[in-house]
Amino acid sequence: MDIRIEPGDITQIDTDAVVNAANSTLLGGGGVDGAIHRRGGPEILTACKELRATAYPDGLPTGQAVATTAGKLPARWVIHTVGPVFAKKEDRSHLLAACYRNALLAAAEVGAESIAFPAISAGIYGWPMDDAARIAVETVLATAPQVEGTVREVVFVPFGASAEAAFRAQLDA
Ligand code: AR6
Repeated sequence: MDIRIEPGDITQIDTDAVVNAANSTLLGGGGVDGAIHRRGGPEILTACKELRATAYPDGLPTGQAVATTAGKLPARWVIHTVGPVFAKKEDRSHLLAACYRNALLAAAEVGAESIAFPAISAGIYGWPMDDAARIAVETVLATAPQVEGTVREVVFVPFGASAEAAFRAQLDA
C-alpha cells in the first residue's frame, strides 16, 4: 500500500474515495463536512437522507462508516464516518481508530483503489492533532493487510501547517 501526504483541501483530491468527518445525523455540518457538501452538491445530501430513511434511522454510530456518491467532487465516493468528540477523562481512541478501519473496509467494499482521509476528530471535535495523526497512521498500517488487493493508495490530507507537521512526523517515525 502506498501511503502519502497531500496537504490542502480534501474536496480537490481525485482519489476514488474521500472520507468525510461527518456527524451522526449525516445531514451536514461545518469543517470538512461543510466543504464536501458545498462542493459536491445536493446529490450527496440526497444520498445521506436516503441512508437515514433506510439503514440508519437513528443516525450513523460513532466509529462506523458508510459510502455514498461524491456528487460533483473529483472523487467517485464519499465515505462518511463519525469521529468521537475528544474527552480528557475518557479514552475514546478505539472509536477514532474504528473510523479509519471501517472507512478502509467500506472503500474496499465499493472497490475504491485509492482513498483520502482528513484528520478525523481533530477540528470541531477537539482531538489533539499529534495524537489524531498517530492513531490515523497506526490504524491505516494495521488495516492494510485486510484491504490488500483493493485499496492500493492512502492519502492523508492535513489542513494547515501544524497538521501537516503532525502527519509527517508519524509517517517518518
Ligand atoms: N480539507 C481537509 N481538511 C479540512 C478541510 C478541508 N476542506 N476543512 C477542515 N479540515 P472537522 P471533526 C480539517 O472540524 O473534528 C462538522 O460540523 C480541520 O482543520 O472538519 O471530526 C461535522 O458535521 C481539522 O484538522 O471534523 C461534525 O459535527 C480536520 O479537518 C464535526 O464537524 C477535522 O476537522 C466533526 O468534527
